[in-house]
Amino acid sequence: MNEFFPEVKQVRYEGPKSKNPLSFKYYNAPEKILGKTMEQHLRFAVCYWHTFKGLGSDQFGSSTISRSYDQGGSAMEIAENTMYAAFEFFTKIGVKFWCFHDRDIAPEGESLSESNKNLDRIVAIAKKLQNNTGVKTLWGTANLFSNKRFMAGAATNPSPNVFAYAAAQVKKAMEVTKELSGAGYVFWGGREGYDMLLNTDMKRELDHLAKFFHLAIDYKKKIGFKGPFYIEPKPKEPTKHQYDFDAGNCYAFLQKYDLAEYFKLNVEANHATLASHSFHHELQYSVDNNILGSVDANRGDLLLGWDTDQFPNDIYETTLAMYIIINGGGFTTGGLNFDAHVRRQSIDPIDLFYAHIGAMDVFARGLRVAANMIKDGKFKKFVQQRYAGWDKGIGQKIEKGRIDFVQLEKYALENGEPKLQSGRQELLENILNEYI
Ligand code: XUL
Ligand code: CO
Repeated sequence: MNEFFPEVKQVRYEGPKSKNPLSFKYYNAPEKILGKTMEQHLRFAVCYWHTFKGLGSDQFGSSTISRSYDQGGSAMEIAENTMYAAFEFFTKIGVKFWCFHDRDIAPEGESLSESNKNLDRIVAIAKKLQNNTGVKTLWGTANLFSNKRFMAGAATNPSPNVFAYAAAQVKKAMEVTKELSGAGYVFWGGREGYDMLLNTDMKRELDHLAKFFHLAIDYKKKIGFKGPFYIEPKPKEPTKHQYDFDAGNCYAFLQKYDLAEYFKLNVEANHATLASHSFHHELQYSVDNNILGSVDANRGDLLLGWDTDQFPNDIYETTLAMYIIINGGGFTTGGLNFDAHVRRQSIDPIDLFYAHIGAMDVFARGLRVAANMIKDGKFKKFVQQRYAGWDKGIGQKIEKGRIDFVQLEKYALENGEPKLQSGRQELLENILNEYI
């Protein structure tokens, strides 16, 4: 069989002293931390669209990258080769999960039924490769944004015919995700949003989106797909205003339309910062509301300000992310999917390895540091002390609903000016630095 990445045999853990750029310095899959292996905590996934189909094109220029599996042959032959290349990559890098869109793995045909047939052929290969390698599907999804039919959205399109087409595509994508024993299914909004309100009935579009999700839930039950649905918040790009703006916006939508029990979120770092939130804000909000499902682990560039989808490389970010994820109970069906692509000038196959090694190592370091923070409990203790007033006296009465405004006024009049306490931000930043 063809080898698509002959320059790499197997990436292994060699420890922090190793100078081998094709080794892990911090990610030691079987090592136990806080009772689970690093592999179980981190549940890394490779994304198909960027890693194998992203060839460096941007708004200003076409592809810069050519891959051996992408040369010659029919679209289906390329799709088959790409699937073999992908599993070779997963195995060599030692990642146990992958994520895909329907149209990443198989080309769109002349008709919907031809597209479905293409998908079935490639999914059969993927299933065989999953069985051979033990690599699993973290989640599948449908691409409802690239084809021009979706230019005005899919489930929120002004035309019910496009809604129907999108439904057919999601139906099939759910079936193939189930066929591949996918742990979850993602809905990223794609072009569900608007560019101007003068041509948009926002309320009606959101009602339709909810209708779409309810139909998807009915179908999930019908075929017995057990994994959760995830919505992936994003505030803008490609539309000026995406409907799934951020975690808070999504949660309000899910509650309004009685969808909350079926959905969790797939929180993406770069989408958080586009919404002017930190990645860890979105994670904490999701944990607090029991809607953290999975994570698209990447980063943006604050100076560029668009969805640059870069590989994570910031130890502070990964430390805070892992601190929140582990304190929130850790992943069950979800994981860390590298929704990231190498830069346009990183044209060699080996750059894909460097990118994933760096990203896995920086999350592994984040996990190690977060585990130490959790073991010591310094931050937790600080927060407990800061809120200790709520565990007794007046605070307890308020929390338990045993006091009204009249009694609170009496208390304030009697007790005078509240005593102030420092938030100690600088000290806490120093302590965080010590851990890192
Ligand atoms: C787009 C994005 C998508 C989703 C899957 O910004 O993040 O790749 O993750 O559709
Ligand atoms: Co994403």
